[in-house]
Amino acid sequence: MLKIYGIHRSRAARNIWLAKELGLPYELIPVVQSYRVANPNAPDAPLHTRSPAFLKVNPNGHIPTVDDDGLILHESLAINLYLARKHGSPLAPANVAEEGQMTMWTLWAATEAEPNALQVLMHTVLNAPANRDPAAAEAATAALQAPFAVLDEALAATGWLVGGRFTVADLNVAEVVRFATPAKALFEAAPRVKSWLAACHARPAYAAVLAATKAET
Ligand SMILES: N[C@@H](CCC(=O)N[C@@H](CS)C(=O)NCC(=O)O)C(=O)O
Repeated sequence: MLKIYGIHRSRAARNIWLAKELGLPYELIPVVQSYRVANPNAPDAPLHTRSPAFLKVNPNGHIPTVDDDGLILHESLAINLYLARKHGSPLAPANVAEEGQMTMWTLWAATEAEPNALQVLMHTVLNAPANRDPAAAEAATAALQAPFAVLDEALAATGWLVGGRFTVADLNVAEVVRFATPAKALFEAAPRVKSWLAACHARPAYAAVLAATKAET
């Protein structure tokens, strides 16, 4: 069975969402971010991203990692492309052209959007209030205006990124764009992005991930 190392409150949520979309059984092996652990070196510390046992699985010291019958993969977005390609379904590419487009949008998310989207999240919600820098959040928001305009335009034709249907490309990009949701003005300026993200989040598989995230201690 597919093993997913991580917790819902991490990028592992992307893989859990996809597994649920595909109806894939999986085992979630809880590994928390080391910064969430009060005393990471304590003998009774939970498995975390700097635990020697986990570093043997992912020497990068990051979650998620998956173990798919012995195939170890890191990088949340790449894992999703792999799982979609392996298991098929309308979420997967129907041909090599779609595969190219799905890869393009996934790398777009990772390079054009994620660094600034994460800055928005960190400096509005994620960091403790004392560690939030409003100027950093503002600069990241400004830097996201152009990529959001690109995404908005790409959604004009069908409301989805590839093939006129919800695919792994939408899921991967939505998981990155979600980080920027505290910057409401970005979404007001890109109404197609706003309604597309709402449509992605209306999917039952996403609702199940969200419920599990809220239940996670
Ligand atoms: N590019 C990687 C980033 C992984 C990553 O940074 N994960 C965070 C959690 S979302 C993490 O493990 N942080 C804990 C740490 O750095 O110790 C991916 O998408 O999988």
